[in-house]
Amino acid sequence: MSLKGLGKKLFIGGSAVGVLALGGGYATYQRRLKENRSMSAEAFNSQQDSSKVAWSLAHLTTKDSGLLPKLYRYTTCPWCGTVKSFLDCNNVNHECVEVEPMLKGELKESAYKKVPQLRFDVNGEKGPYLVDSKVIVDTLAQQLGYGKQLSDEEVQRWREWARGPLVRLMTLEFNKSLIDAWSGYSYIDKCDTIPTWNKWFLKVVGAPVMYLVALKITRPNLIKDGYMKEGDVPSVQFNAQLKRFAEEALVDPKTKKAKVFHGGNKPDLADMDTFGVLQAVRGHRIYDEIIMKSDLSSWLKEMDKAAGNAAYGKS
Ligand SMILES: N[C@@H](CCC(=O)N[C@@H](CS)C(=O)NCC(=O)O)C(=O)O
Repeated sequence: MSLKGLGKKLFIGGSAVGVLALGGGYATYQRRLKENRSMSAEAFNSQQDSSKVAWSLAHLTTKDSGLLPKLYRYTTCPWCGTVKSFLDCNNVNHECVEVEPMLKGELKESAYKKVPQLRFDVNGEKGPYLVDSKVIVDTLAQQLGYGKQLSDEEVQRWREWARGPLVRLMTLEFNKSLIDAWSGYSYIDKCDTIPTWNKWFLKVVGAPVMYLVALKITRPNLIKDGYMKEGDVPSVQFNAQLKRFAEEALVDPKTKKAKVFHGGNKPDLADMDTFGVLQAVRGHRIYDEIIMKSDLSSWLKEMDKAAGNAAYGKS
């Protein structure tokens, strides 16, 4: 066969593989959307055994109850981060289960298909569950004496900010190019439970999907909601939001003095949610930039201490 003929065959073969990968990626994405919508968090939570949920909540911090809630999460999911941050800051003993994001085999026993999920195994049985990060944090917070903060408008305003514009701008910045989206999956290299073929599949199919979702869905929505304008660079808007948190949430409005936490000398729910959201990018370029360029490095250091984490860079 001539060189030209071989080149043509390789080109046709390569294009066919590309089209198959794109088609496979699209089909997987559509199946997932359908599965994710098939059960709402509200419906799923209401199906749980309420007496077992109440028992679990009452024993959250009781050392000898044998309760060890399992947090099903993706390391890079900001909502999972808010639950982890709350559990850590409140010394709630728990175990993290890393969900493999493509096939989600770890969630096979659950009819709800998103993360985070908190599963309390009571009497050796699997369940009950609490799902949806806001529901989980608010339910646990109510139990652990945060009732006043749950009705404090200022605390709730920052929590909504963390779970809204902060998450969305961070996601856009995290997936702003194909290379960034690819490196967003680097955490899975450390997951021993995920086979190598699956890791490659995740990066080859998952990274382009994350990049396209950020570009075609997250970005236009941020523009529509007034958090960015056409032509804006996501990092500029993201940094502006972090500056807002440093200047408004971490400064006493009366004395104008800097506070250790939004909550004063102890983190409150606004601190925990904001810290939790940012943990989704811990170890990545964005987190290093926050530490180097924003005014949040000492707050992050104090939050690490409050959450019982090793100092950043030393873990
Ligand atoms: N409102 C939910 C949102 C949870 C959510 O959308 N989680 C994403 C991961 S960041 C998810 O599980 N998406 C479905 C999927 O990965 O298939 C919450 O706060 O828990």
